[in-house]
Amino acid sequence: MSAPELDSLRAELLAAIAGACDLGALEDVRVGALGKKGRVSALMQRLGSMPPEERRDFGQAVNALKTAVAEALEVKQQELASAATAERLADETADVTLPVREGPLAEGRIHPVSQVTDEITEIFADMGFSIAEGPDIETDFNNFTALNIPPEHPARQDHDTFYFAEKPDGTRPLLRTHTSPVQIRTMLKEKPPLRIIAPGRVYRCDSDQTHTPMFHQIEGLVIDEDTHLGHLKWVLQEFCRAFFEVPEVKMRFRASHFPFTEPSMEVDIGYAKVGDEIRIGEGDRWLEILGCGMVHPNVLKAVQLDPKKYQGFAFGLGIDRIAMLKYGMPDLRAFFSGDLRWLKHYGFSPLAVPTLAAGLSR
Ligand code: 2U9
Repeated sequence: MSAPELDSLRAELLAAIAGACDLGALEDVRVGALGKKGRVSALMQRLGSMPPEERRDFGQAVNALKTAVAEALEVKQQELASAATAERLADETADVTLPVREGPLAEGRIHPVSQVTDEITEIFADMGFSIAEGPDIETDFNNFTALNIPPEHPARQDHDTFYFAEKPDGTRPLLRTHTSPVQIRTMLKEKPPLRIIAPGRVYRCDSDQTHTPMFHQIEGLVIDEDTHLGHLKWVLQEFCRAFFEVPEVKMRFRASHFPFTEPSMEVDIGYAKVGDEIRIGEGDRWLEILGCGMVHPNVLKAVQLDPKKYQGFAFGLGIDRIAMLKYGMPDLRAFFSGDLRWLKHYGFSPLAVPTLAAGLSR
């Protein structure tokens, strides 16, 4: 093939590239030029049978042609791809203000555990807390040692831990028994002031009428230079009023013991029982709903925070239990049975997102 013929092939291919109207047409041009049986590839194959003096000049010319075609293909490919994206974005707009059509979306229900998690996170987000998450599989250090529960501590037995096989380095991963390792991870990563809540699944090898091997917790943590018990009481009081959607909740802080807090307290709220119904904020009965305390100095030391400079409070509550209480669901096992009739009865509309302004459970 002569030089003018190469020039005209180049012009023909570049025109075909420029004229390709979509990615499919461009691919056809690429295969026709650079594919195994393409016209440029055929020229490359001819090189082998040429006398050496012709081969050098011809080889250079074909290589230049190949590079020019490949570059033009690349530019056009990007141009067509962004045009296709722009077209899809313009086409696929959704009007989220339209009512939901009849069908699976309108039929679906939000599980009470998700609803209550959303309600609780909404309340704490409104108080300036951020949501922190971490993995279900944890290290012994994050789940126990950093929380002032060293090896041989009796609290380890209470947690009925699911362990994995020992790793070559001698450590044993485990399924977290509480969401506290999320706070440990946050404190190792970020500097105070910290205000976080950690919702999530936790696991304990325990199963009977009131315990399932997996359940849900929300824990909170505040660390700053002058955090004290007054802050803890105010936050939990505001939380209870908002969560139970009543103007006032009677609260009782009872001395308790947890390895990770000192002092530690269990919190009861006042309620009345009218028939089968539990009314929070009335009456003279007490019901335990959460645990809390000031973060133990050993926990702060474990994450390299100076307990003389920083203090904090923490609390924890079981989501499943508090959901049963708020929505009058008597059987914990139904939470995990996947029974659609139960979910239809106790579930929530996917469109009624809990907000403090519009009402948590409406
Ligand atoms: C850090 C420091 C302290 C979290 C806390 C409780 C008290 C508590 C239970 C309630 C019911 C667990 O779901 S439950 O069984 N939790 O009573 N939890 S203080 O304390 C922390 C957490 C993290 C770094």
